[in-house]
Amino acid sequence: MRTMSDPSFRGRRMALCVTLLATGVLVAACTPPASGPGTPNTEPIAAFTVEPASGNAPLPVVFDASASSDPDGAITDYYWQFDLNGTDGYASGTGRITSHTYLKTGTYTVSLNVVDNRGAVTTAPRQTIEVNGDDDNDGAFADVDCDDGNPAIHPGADDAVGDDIDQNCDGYDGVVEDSVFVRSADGQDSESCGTPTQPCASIGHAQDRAVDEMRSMLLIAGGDYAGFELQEGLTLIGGFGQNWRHTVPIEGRSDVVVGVSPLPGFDTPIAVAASGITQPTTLRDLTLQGATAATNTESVTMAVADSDDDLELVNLRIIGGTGGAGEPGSPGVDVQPTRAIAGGDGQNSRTLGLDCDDSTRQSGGAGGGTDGSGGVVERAGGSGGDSGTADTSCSDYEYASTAGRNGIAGSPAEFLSPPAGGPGGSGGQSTTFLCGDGEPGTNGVNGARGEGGIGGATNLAATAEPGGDGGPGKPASGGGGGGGGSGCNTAPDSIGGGGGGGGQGGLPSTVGGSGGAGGGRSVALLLINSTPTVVDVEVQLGRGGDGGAGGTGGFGQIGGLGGAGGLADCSTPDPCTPGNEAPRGGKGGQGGSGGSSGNGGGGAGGAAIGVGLIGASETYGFIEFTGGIGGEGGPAGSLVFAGGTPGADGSVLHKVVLPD
Ligand SMILES: [Ca+2]
Ligand SMILES: [Ca+2]
Ligand SMILES: [Ca+2]
Ligand SMILES: [Ca+2]
Repeated sequence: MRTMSDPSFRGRRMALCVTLLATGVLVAACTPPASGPGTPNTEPIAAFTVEPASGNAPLPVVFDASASSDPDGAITDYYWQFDLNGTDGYASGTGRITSHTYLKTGTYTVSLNVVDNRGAVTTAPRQTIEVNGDDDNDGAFADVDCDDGNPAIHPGADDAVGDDIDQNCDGYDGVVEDSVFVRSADGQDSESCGTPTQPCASIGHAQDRAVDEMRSMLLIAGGDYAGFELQEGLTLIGGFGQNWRHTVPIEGRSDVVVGVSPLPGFDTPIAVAASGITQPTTLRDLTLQGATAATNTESVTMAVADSDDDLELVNLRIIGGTGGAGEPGSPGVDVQPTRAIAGGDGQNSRTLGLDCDDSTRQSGGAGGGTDGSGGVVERAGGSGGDSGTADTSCSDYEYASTAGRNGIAGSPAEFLSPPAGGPGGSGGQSTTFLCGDGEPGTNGVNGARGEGGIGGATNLAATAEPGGDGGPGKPASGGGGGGGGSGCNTAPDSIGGGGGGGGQGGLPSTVGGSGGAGGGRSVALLLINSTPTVVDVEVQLGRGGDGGAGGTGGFGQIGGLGGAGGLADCSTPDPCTPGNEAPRGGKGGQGGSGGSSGNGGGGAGGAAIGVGLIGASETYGFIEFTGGIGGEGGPAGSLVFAGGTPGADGSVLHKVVLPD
């Protein structure tokens, strides 16, 4: 059916008006004609109001089309159409005033068609209605509910960290108001740090900030951090990317590695120390990296004291460091001066005329180290024997000379026990026409070497057992004196040379090499009267410190040289022709050398320990253990001297009770 709003009809009416205006006919002729059959119809005017145009759901809205009108008739019908965003299709209404209640979030449009009494239809411009709903019925409207399709997500909701979901709609996984943010890459420790955009740099300072601000969480972005002492009541969570995301998409590094640092009350640097924790406190998603400890010191990566199972260790990797090496033993003390006292030289032989002389003898040399009184002195060399006389007796004419005297034995090193001193040399023998040189004295006996130290045994102490010290060496004996040369009753007569004195025996080294110190143990997690809860903790055992080498024993004193036997006196040329010298004294024996002191034993290697328990300690939960190398036992001092034994190698133990 054609209506008056038909475009072809409208076009004809407009053409008529233009023609009338052009020919000067009254303008009134162009005003819409009165309604009625056969007269042109003017379209109705469509307009409406919306009240309210926005608001929270459920939102009843009144639509009022009273502003609509029909210039040449009356509006007979109102057709409302409510676009419901496709979710619930469309709704419609009729009447000049109608209403619709919106239940869900959205931007809705409404349209109105009005129809006049002659069937012309006009469509009003669409209007929109903004509805702020609570589609998930969690009490938070869409403008504040960051997920209005999930009733577990809304402002004020519990927001556990680590699921990467921002349940409380503050923009981050976790509760920003209850958190201190830490990022080593660009954070700065200040009095106001700790927000996502101004994170703190260090965990230690961030903990102070949390306490100051009454916050309970530390959210830690990937990076390297210094060691710290854990504060009670906090939850520390690592594993965040630089963008504070805990799972994809993570930006940059997300692993948090805490190295060791010097902490008050500990002998060795520690990554994390926890003491007296009896309120819920959690360490999560961190790697604790041990280091090599100083000499003679144990390595501890994490230490917990006097804490109960309220301390939770979750998804940690605790890496043991290397125990400090045991210090090597000091060397034994060498004896100075380097040589003991030499024996005196025997007097040279003398050539006489043809006169009889049955009393003159050439003196043997004094033994080294004698006190001059003739008494026995330890280690002293024996004196050399005097020579024989040229004649046996001048009361009657004798064509004989006497034998040289024997040298005296050197003094034994220790009076009541061997070794004895070197025997003296025999004096030169004499017969009627033959004369003889004195025999040399025998060398003294060297002092015995000191005993070597015993290597340390492995144990679980902070530092393993040290090696034993080397024992002192024993003194040496003196050398024997040389025998005196015989007299010679030849033509001309002569008196033999005196024997040389024996050299003094050497002093022993009394200070042996000291034992090497034991290596320090490596403990990844040290628990002292503590029972923490562990969840998904991996403990990588480190390496025990190597034991120190034993010190090398000291050298004893070298024995004194024996004195020279008396030589032929060649002041008168005749008897000194080759093969016709006067008899010589024997050379004194050399003193023995003092005993060297013993080598120190090697220190034992330190143990590698995963979890060390001291006092009433235990862990609740499962720990995975990997790795571990015991420290090597130190060698005994020196290969020059035998003696001393190496230390034992350290052991490897996953979980063990340690000595206090
Ligand atoms: Ca909601
Ligand atoms: Ca929600
Ligand atoms: Ca969350
Ligand atoms: Ca949040």
